[in-house]
Amino acid sequence: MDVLVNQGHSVSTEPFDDQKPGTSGLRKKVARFQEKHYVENFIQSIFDTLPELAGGSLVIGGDGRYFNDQAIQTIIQVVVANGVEKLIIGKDGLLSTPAAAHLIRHTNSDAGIILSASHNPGGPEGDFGIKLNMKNGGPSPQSITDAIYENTKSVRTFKKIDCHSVDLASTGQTQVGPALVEVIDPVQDYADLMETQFDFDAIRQMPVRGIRMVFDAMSAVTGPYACEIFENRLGFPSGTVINAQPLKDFGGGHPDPNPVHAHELFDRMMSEGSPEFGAASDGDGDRNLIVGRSCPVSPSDSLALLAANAHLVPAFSKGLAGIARSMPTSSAVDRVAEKLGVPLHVTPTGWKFFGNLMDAGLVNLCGEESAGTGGAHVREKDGIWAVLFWLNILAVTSKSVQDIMTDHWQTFGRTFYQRHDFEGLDETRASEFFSALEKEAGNLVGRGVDGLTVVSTEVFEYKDPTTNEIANNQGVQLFLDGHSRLVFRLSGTGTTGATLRVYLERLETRPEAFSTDVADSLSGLTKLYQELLNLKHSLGVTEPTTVV
Ligand code: G16
Repeated sequence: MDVLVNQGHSVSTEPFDDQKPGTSGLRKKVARFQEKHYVENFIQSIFDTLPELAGGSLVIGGDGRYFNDQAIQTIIQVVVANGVEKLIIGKDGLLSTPAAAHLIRHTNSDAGIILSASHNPGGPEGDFGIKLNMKNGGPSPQSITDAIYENTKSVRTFKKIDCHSVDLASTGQTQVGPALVEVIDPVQDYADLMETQFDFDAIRQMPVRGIRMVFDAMSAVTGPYACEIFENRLGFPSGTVINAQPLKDFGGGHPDPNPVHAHELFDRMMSEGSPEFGAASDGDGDRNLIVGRSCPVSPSDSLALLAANAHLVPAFSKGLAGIARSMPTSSAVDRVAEKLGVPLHVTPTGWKFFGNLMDAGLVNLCGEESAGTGGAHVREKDGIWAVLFWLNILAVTSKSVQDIMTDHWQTFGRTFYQRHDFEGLDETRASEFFSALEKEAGNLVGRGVDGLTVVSTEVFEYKDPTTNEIANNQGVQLFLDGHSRLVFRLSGTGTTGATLRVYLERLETRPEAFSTDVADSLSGLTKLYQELLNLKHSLGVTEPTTVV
């Protein structure tokens, strides 16, 4: 059946002044996206910037949050009017970010539009987001998001067709005028891809040996993927996946897999008789949290551990080509790369910076402190992939998470790491504070407290080795004596006020100190940044709102 009512026509509109994509796409409050023509303007700007998308095929899906379904219907109308001939959409409008990234490559599509505000809360009062991914499956690079933003400032018309709602509740094909819309099962292709990456036979022995795991889908998109992979294909018992049903408001929770927001999982893993292995993913399925029995693993440590053990999994049967981490991510992985003789790249925060490196074959393992890990199988970070990577290592080594981490630290030392977030800051004040910090960071050399002294400073600038594009002002680093570091940057993913992130790391090489409490181990660095920044005076705050 063809649901078309009217062929394409132009609609007059007025530009919005706030459609600048941040670290990962355009993120705003739902209410902003619900304003008349807000979605249409942004989508039209994508087509004005990339007219070559006309005549091609597009993948569309999202994390199922509130407004996902309405936004998809609007997007169908605008992209068909702009000449897209094929749309591949996940059933019920669902696609995890890594599954969408895979689907773009797998179906040889030209691009993808992913609807998600990732780990940000959902619901009518929550956040929404739109990301554009490119033909390689990965996030659009800065040069393209900048051009789209420029277009949004002057867009005066958008194209649209009129049509009845496309049925997204069942798989199948619908004709929308000249375009074919195919609604597909969002899980199968992705689950099949995972089977090519890891030793599923070895992992299947874990439940047989009585090893239990719990996976918290946080009422977000990974529930159906996790049930299919962990329970149906790997044989972990039903109920292994908790909060498995994707909900529009994530059950009122904050789908960020960290010890603060995944506390249900965390409490379970810290209690007596807990399963041996725990994990979680976020709103759109690209982040991961790994926690062993009474043994949380920081994302930076997880990256280092995976790098050191990559030779154990089929995905890396040809070895590690190179590793990339974002600048604020701890240097734990650097020591692994050095020992293995594998090149290491340090990029700004944002997965979009890894895509070119992977396309050029320079790296095939990437990770970020913000709970993102991924390989070259897709061009996004991938939560379930990281969990399977861990399971594969545990299955073939028969070690516990605690033992494998302790062995790792014995070899490489332990890098204590924390991130202190100061959220809800006044935007103007935060941006003035940060500009001043960038200008004056050099003056901090020589300052210190309790034997910790600033040795050098840097305002991080990145030159993409494949395009020579420069990204400057990507955060301020203070290097301290004794392999310690403080990093400061403003978040690019929030929707309310500004967030200052302070990253702390310290290398510990004395085995007897490996079990020190993380906060205690970093107390000197905490005192140092509080003294250096004088946040009470500059921003009117003293304590971080979140520590992860
Ligand atoms: C996004 C990006 C990540 C980045 C994270 C935090 O993740 O894809 O690369 O590390 O935001 O960014 P910020 O520190 O600027 O808030 P996600 O999972 O939100 O898409």
